[in-house]
Amino acid sequence: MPATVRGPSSSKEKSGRRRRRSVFSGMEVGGSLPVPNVQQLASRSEGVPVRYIRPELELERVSNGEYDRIPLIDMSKLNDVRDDEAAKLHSACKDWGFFQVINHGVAEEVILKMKADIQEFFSQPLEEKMEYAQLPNGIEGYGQAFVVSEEQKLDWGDMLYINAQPINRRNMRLWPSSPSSIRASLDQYSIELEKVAQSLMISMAKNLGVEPEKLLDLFKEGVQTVRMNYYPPCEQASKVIGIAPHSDGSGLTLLNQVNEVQGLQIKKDGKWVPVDPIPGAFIVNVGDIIEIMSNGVYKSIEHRALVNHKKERLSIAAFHDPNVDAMIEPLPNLHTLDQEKQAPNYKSISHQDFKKLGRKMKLDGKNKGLIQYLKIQTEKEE
Ligand SMILES: O=C(O)CCC(=O)C(=O)O
Repeated sequence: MPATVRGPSSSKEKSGRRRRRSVFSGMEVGGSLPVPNVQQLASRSEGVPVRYIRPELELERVSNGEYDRIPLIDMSKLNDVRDDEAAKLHSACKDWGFFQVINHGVAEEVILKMKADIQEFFSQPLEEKMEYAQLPNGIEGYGQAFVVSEEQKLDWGDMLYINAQPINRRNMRLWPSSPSSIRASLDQYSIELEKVAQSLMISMAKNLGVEPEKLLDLFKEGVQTVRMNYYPPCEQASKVIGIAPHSDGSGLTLLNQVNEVQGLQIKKDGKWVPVDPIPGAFIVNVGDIIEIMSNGVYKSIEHRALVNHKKERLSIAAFHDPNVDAMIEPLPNLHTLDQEKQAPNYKSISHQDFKKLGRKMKLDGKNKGLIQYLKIQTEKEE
């Protein structure tokens, strides 16, 4: 349903003399309960409130990372038949659900500008950032996400979340105008990352034995949202979590670890594997939607972000989803790849319902989430 939002978008407009009414269309998916600003909490020396402390963290197994490295894909080799890079991509999507990409074609200055602007955005005083605070019932803007109850444990992080594509879904009221170049940086970043996502989808479709056009059509006029995460340092870093374990409800996510402070971990064979940032690379992960569309051949993987004792950490996640009218369901000719059953492994759901259901759940790992609800249980599993 189209929504109408009013409010300031630049310092001139903030004075109340001129107010812009912006109309955007798209999926209204509900908001998150308001919780304290973590950056402000961290700046006070009052200790970490109990709502952020997670005793279970001490019990979890973490790999030392020596033998578990997520695959690295060189995108410039994906179309070269003499190379086995496409096969490497296929096994990365099947066996890991996570990989890093280099030679992705995004100019270094686009990435550096985006990083510099988002660092500057978060370094502004709270009142400045609150100009872009989430509106009641919406997740877009500055704040926190996935808080659905007063009892729930909280994440040690703040975020700025915006709709980036298609352009008519942008709510410029919630796109920061300070620093002055951030809108242009975000715009450029969004366009470039969409190209990378599409190019990966072409290779993924070929690997799955699907005509690339079939997958690309679903992502034409696709929805892209960008979540910029700020995790302040925490004196009890080993007891809190920056973002709770979850799998992404997206098609494909491209993540940029902005200031190269390590924090991302993925679940592999029952233990948490740290992902070391490679300068200039993007970390890519298969989201729940691609898992469903691939009929479970590709896997979305549970991941989480930890925080640092001394240093702030920033990351930018760009989520690439199908268009608002798409159905989320296994691609028809993929059932035939599943030789045993030749049947879809997931129920069909409209994209809009998928998002609405997803936002009602707190982040709580993968298996208890939406994807499990949509999975068709086979007799063997029951
Ligand atoms: O900060 C990170 O490394 C992970 C962020 C993430 O998983 C997300 O924004 O969904």
